[in-house]
Amino acid sequence: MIRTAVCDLLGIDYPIIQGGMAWVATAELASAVSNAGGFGIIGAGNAPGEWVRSQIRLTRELTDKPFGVNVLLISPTAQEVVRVALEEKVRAVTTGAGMPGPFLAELKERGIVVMPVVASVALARRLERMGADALIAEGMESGGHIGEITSFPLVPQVVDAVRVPVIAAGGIADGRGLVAALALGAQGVQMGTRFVCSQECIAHPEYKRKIVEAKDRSTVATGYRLGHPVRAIENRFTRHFAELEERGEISEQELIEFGTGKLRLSAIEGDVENGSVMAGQVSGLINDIRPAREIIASMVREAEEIIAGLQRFRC
Ligand code: TUI
Repeated sequence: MIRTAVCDLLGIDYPIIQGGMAWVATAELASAVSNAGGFGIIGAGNAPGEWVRSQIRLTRELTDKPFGVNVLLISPTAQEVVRVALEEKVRAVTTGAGMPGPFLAELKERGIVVMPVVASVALARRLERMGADALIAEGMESGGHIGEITSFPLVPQVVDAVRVPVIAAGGIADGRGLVAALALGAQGVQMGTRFVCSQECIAHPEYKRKIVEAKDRSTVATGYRLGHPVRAIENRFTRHFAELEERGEISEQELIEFGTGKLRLSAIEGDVENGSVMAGQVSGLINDIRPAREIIASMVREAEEIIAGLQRFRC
């Protein structure tokens, strides 16, 4: 039985959390993950608060299990999304791509579990002081907006720096990753790319195909010049973006405009050459599209077998 403090904190069976990905982490995916004993999350992205409210209500029709909302802190709608999360009393809020600031206390006061994503020890320490209930330590193997440290060194350093439970993210897609995360001191894992390749995820089939066909070196990070690098599968879009970024003639504003709308273009429209196919380095490990329930069940089974096998190293 793989139960940790994170299971009690969130009211779930397995310490497996689904990343709150913009555009593709909708009620369909969140409810499937929660129904399978993990923790599903609706990704607000840049969506208006009322869209998030309708997704929360739809999720409640599809599951009676707890679930959460991810607030993208660089979004102009972040504040209204927090208000909706408060009004709808979701179990937990995860935050990404910035400092949750005053949102943290406001959510906590109303009994909502707050789990910010961090990419450094300094930020982890600050957010624990501000009252975070758990921290998601995300390595730069992840897809989308990334920090600078990989999961293997990041997770144990965050674990050593804080007392709240740490959830490992970045580079995890199977039972081996779950066991490794637990060995590093994490009390759970968050997975994004693996759940994009679930049957329930609404991402365009072409987007899923790109991940399934990806190999170990298929992703690249671009956008360092803008201060927020993004990892995605290399394609015409990333090559064009990298070229513009290197040339330096283009202004930062023009570069931002070039990137705008590109996640939607690939994830919803299915244009996986001109759009941004955000995905983690773990894409090379993902070879199929399965129901969320199977992904979670096989991961837990595999982790239990690995832990049993490791007993031969007992002193
Ligand atoms: O947020 C993510 N991943 C994302 S957000 C996203 S949407 C997007 N689209 C286009 C361009 C940029 C973003 C796609 N993927 N992960 C959580 C995460 N948060 N990773 C790293 C961080 C982070 C980084 C710096 C959190 C806080 C932070 O603090 C810096 C500061 O002090 O503001």
